[in-house]
Amino acid sequence: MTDSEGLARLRHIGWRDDALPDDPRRLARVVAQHRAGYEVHDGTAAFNAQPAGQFLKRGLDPALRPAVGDFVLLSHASHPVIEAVLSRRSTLTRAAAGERYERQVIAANIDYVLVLTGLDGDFNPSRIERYLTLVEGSGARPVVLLSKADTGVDVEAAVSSLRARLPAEAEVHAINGKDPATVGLLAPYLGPGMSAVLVGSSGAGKSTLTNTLLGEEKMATGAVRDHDSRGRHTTTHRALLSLPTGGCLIDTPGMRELKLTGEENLDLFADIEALAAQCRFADCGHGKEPGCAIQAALASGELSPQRWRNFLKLHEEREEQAATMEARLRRKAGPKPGGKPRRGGWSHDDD
Ligand SMILES: Nc1nc2c(ncn2[C@@H]2O[C@H](COP(=O)(O)OP(=O)(O)OP(=O)(O)O)[C@@H](O)[C@H]2O)c(=O)[nH]1
Ligand SMILES: [Mg+2]
Ligand SMILES: [Zn+2]
Repeated sequence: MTDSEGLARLRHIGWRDDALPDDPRRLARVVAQHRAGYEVHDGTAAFNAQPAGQFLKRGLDPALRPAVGDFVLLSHASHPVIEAVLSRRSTLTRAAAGERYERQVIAANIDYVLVLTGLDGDFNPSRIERYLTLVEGSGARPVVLLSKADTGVDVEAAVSSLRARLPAEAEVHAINGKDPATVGLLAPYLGPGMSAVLVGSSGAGKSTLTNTLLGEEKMATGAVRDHDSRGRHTTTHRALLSLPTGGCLIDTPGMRELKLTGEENLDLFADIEALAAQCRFADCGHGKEPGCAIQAALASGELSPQRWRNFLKLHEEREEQAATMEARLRRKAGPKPGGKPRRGGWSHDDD
């Protein structure tokens, strides 16, 4: 195969360099991850591949293992093995659920993170802020999508309450995930060479929107519970799909827990940090101290109490996670404690 044929083929899986890697090993993209291994696509066909031994080593940071969206190099063997992961242009991570501190990659090499929230009982501006905080530092841009705009809810009120909380440049769209017109609206994020990942709670409509963008009912969808709009975790694995618009989209399982990793910078709340810098006392606790700029902003309505509470929560969580992460790094660097190291599962995926 010539280079240009190879490149044309790879465009389908979102490869956009003008050149192929020098390596003779075969290039492919991870399109799914299962307990038994990975599914990769080389632009022509999808097939299974196993990770090389180096990725299964105990104690390896899970964020260094192949993840959905990664471009990987495969051995030529009849049973393909992922031997190397090419460097990522962006990585969306969260801390894995559970006690042990671990970074978990949600998607790699994405341009946009489509944060999907239903305009039903799922609507929650604080959770959207949490998602946007996770997207910060990923290298990808967030786009907030509010689904179920067709269900008779007060779309205007929801959109304006959200806009009041988010920075002016935040992109927010109310959509009907079932309407083919949504394809045109989202086309700017899903053109050739673009990759996007859809994230949001179970039942928000990620797979419904994925099917509309695909133009076929490929992903299973499931109705939400009437009383609280919660979904039933219909999607159980992340899947990268090529869209007719030329881009790639990753559908994901609904997330129950969105733990920060400790690496976030909370840019979303830069205005609050700026206010705090104006308090009379450098160590102001923003309680009853005189000259507290935060209390003044809360009193004048300039700062919403919900947003302030959410900031405090995220800030505290980030500090805790950063301390846990540091302690873990120190333990790793220091002498090994007695006992066996704990086994690191490499495919704990969805929740
Ligand atoms: N009316 C309306 N219904 C929607 C819309 N988007 C999704 N739904 C419905 O919401 C329910 C949940 O949709 P799914 O696409 O399965 O949700 P999901 O986000 O993929 O959920 P998980 O796979 O469980 O994470 C289904 O009954 C959809 O038909 C929308 O924009 N309008
Ligand atoms: Mg789904
Ligand atoms: Zn203060």
